[in-house]
Amino acid sequence: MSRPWNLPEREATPEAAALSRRQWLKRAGIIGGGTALTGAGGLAWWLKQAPDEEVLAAGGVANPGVAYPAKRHPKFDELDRPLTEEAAAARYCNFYEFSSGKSVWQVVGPFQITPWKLEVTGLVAKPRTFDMDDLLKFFPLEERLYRHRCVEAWAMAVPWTGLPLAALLRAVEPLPGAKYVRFVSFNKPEEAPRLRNVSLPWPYNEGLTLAEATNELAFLATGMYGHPLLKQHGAPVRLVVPWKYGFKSGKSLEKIELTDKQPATFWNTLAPHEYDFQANVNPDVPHPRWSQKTERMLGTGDVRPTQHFNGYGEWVGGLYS
Ligand SMILES: Nc1nc2c(c(=O)[nH]1)N[C@H]1C(S)=C(S)[C@@H](COP(=O)(O)O)O[C@H]1N2
Ligand SMILES: [Mo]
Repeated sequence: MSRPWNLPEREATPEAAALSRRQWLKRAGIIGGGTALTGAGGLAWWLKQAPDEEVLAAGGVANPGVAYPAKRHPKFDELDRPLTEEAAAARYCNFYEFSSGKSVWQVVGPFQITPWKLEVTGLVAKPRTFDMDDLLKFFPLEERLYRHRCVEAWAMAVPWTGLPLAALLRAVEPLPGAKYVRFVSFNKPEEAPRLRNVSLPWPYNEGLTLAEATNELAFLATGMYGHPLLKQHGAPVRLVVPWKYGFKSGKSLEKIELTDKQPATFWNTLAPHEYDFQANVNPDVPHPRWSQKTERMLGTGDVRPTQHFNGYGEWVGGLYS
């Protein structure tokens, strides 16, 4: 079974990209000529080669309409670090339905994000399927600056646009028996061929406790950097739970389901000893194969100490005491 996170980033680059990198280096006389070019710095440098405009255009920004840019929420209007450059985030993504490498932007062309429906169902009094347009009409959008931390130890600082998940859950009226919330991503193999790989537990799915899902920080993002989400970031709607490792934040969601039992999840099913259900960011709990003490910012390569709960203990610490 293939396990992308077992690989160093260098090897996780899609074969085609790795090959063209080699050819480029050869032409430039960098390999074969004796000059070594190794390590993550070398890869970051190579990934920069595609022009920013090409990387952003590949994500197909939808018409922003009247909803964007949204007003920034005053509680989430600053961070301890500069925002990540948009193109740096857009060229380095995890979206396993499309690729096990980071250059997801190169292969999302066939992905159709309109029309799109989001079903909210399960243990609720008023189940409801929202058309994306309705969702934007129903709930006022806001912008929030959040840190994002992948379990692979890269990080970014992002202006998300969207709505508090609690507002959506309130609208469907959870029943007393509801204890967990399950998030299910899209499942269209014609558009994302890796969904045909039957050895993986598709569709991508994740879960939170209801208390986590209704925490003020839990956010349903429809946009990023002041416009609708690019395809590679999980258009048209994705979860953002910034105190947890990035894999908890499912992309391109089709269903949100309230349940009475803890749901099985994608990575926890594949590798339970490496990816637990809770997955809170914690510098003191190493991944079985690497340390979580520090993180590396996309774009700049800055290395920073990892913060417990990714720095959001003030909001969520009480959930776990
Ligand atoms: N459906 C789906 N959602 C997903 C993933 C995925 O492969 N498929 N990857 C996760 C991981 S590991 C991370 S770190 C974030 C990455 O979001 P970004 O690529 O927009 O930065 O998305 C998460 N959501
Ligand atoms: Mo991740």
